Amino acid sequence: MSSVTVIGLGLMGKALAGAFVGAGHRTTVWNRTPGKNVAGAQHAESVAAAVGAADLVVACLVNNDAVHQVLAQAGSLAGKVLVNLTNGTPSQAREVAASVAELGGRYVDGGIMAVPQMIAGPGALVLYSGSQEAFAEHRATLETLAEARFMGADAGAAALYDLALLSGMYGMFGGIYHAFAMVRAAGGDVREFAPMLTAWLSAMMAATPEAAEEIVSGEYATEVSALAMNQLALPNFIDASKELGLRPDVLLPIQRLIDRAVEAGHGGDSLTRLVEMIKE
Ligand code: FVH
Repeated sequence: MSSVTVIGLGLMGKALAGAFVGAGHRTTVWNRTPGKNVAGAQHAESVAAAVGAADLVVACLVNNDAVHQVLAQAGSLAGKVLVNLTNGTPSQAREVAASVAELGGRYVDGGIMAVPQMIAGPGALVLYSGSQEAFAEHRATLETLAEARFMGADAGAAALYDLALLSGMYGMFGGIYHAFAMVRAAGGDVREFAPMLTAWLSAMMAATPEAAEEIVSGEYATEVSALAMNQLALPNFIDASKELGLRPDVLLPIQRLIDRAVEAGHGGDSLTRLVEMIKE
């Protein structure tokens, strides 16, 4: 079993530290505000002491400003690997990588595709990028947390894919919440509606690989569902929502993208053409 330090005992940090302890790793923890504990872990009095306790240091803080503040208290990182599982942008990840290199350490950025309750359980995935050598050295320990997938030597790669996947999630949840709001506002039973919505979204999800093919080929012509038809249908969703006393905020950005695509002469193309309209 190996030694690992976890910096940050928020909801996710606690889950990470608990998983390391559960797998039998010697685990040291540090949190800015005292009083947060993880059974079975050693509590360090300072960031420097926490970093000194293990060659593998996992940080999971509220944002990367907090990570820089912690690094300022860390001292030398010679011989250390910082695995930063804090949510941030690709540019921020590269900035943290540069700070870690200045302190003499190696850097691996990470994006957690899981909620705390999923850590060390089925379905949890963590994306990593940065030093492949450091990742390979500590892969077995990191796999305690979740499936570990290395996305490339660019420190920003994990953050990019993390944010892309989460963008898909937020878009999906926006649609789900709007659908629930419509059914509830009309007096429907959202519990009965939930499996219908799940089945419908699952069926639509099957089109994702085909959409990727369209994007790669740049061929958006369709015999399934043309943008011009969707443009005529969208006002129905928006009007029906307003009639139910609902804000159509979730639908309006899609309507704007479709309008722009049709105005640009792409009315015969599939919805996937909207990827091109998202470009600045
Ligand atoms: N929770 C989740 O579902 C998601 C799943 C995917 C990944 N995210 C990201 O993970 C990061 C941490 O999230 P969290 O849920 O643990 O967040 P909190 O419970 O709010 O804990 C935040 C910790 O950050 C510490 N902290 C804040 N500011 C500072 C600072 N200036 N210096 C040092 N530490 C700082 C905070 O400490 P304290 O308030 O207890 O003193 C907590 O330990 C996050 O990037 C998610 O996007 C989670």
